[in-house]
Amino acid sequence: MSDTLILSKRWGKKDSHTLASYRADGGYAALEKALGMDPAAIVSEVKASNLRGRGGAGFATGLKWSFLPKDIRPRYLCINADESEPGTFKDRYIIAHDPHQLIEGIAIACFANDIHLAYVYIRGEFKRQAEILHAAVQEAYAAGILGPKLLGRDFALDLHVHRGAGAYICGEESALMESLEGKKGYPRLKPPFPAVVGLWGKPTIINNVETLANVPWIVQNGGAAFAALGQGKSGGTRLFCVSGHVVRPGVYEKPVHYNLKKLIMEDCGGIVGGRAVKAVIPGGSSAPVLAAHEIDVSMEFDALKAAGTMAGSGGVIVMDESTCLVRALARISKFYAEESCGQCTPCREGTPWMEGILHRIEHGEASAADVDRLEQVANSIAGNTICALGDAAAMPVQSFLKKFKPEFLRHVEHRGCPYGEHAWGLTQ
Ligand code: L3W
Ligand code: SF4
Repeated sequence: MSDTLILSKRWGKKDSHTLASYRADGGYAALEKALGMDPAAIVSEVKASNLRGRGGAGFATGLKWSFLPKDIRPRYLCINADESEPGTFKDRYIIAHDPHQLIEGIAIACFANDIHLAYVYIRGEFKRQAEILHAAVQEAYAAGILGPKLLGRDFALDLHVHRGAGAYICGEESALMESLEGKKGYPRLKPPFPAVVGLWGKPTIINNVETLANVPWIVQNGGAAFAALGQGKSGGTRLFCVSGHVVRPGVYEKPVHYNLKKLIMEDCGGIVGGRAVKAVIPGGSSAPVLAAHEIDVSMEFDALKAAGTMAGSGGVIVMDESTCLVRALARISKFYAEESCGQCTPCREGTPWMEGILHRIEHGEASAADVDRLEQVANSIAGNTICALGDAAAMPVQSFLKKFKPEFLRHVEHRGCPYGEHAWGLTQ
């Protein structure tokens, strides 16, 4: 398997975030090359690359670009930097360590799709990253990369950095656009998809930070080379964020189809204290959980789908044998209940209901009927809401119960946690 690094190769270098450092490493040569190409040929290369969205859904990037209606202007590009999915912490690294790689990807995407105005919507809590990105954008304007003449060519491009205000739901693409328009971050019904009716009613492409940061490499090396790094319908490498009970948590760049068990047991040094794995969430907290015997699996999008879960945003959360899964799920459910925007009934009412039942199970105040009720509530939310947050809240509950129900029933019988108060966390 290839050791090629596309996204993280410059991290850790002195001043890697500056334009001088980026240019010294060949930065903006891909934009130069792209400006000499037919825009349609750039879209074709991205299609051939099998680049799939790194925000969670894994949608084919080139295909998404090709949905833009031919005859409607203006068009916009929104870059989703509202990284908030529990267990996901990669986009902030790209922005902090290599913001010009992202800006170059944005500029190429805009040129390829005839877009002259782009917005980076960055999570409000990312103060330092927003400052670094803002400074990099200023440098790009000063150097004539952005502005009325993209690298001196007859193509204007403006790029704004917009800071969010701390709502997870604003990472959902339609809520992000509502927020950018100055409104409350309520998700819109889809279809129409943003590529057709987006920001201010105009066609809009919304791509994740990591997705766009791959684009310069694709232009320089060709779509086929990127596709060859991956497997099946998924090209390239991706950033896996590993957290939980591993010896070396962190962000690891690996081919998209890297083996999950190998990542945990070899790259991350295995489990702290030599304990055993109990469960792993492979793609951010909304992805269905895997039991220990299921982790010897490729992390490619379709492979994880076939395994009953999802590659999602690349957030690998590792729980060892000392973990109380009721407590872990209760924490996850509390997050979604807090972040529900309240617009639709199953999510607004169901998420706090699940949180409450889990609290009662954890503290020995529930009956076996409550465990069944928890499952019923999750089933009533899934597939019945305006946006993916409802599913994101239901899927962990459904999967934890499917795979670990006896542990929930033990809490009922034991009138509380059989593992004790300190079960969640590192108990060396
Ligand atoms: C035009 C069509 N466009 C689909 C576009 C659509 C979107 C993309 C994917 O949720 C997931 C979610 C979370 N014409 C189209 C079309 N599109 N059909 O393709 O769409 P969709 O609806 O499958 O997904 P989504 O609503 O964008 C994203 C999961 O990500 N998630 C959360 C991630 C959170 C972060 C973060 O904090 N940074 O990434 C984690 O796994 O559950 O399943 O652009 O417009 N016919
Ligand atoms: Fe809001 Fe939840 Fe409905 Fe999404 S599913 S629109 S977050 S209430």
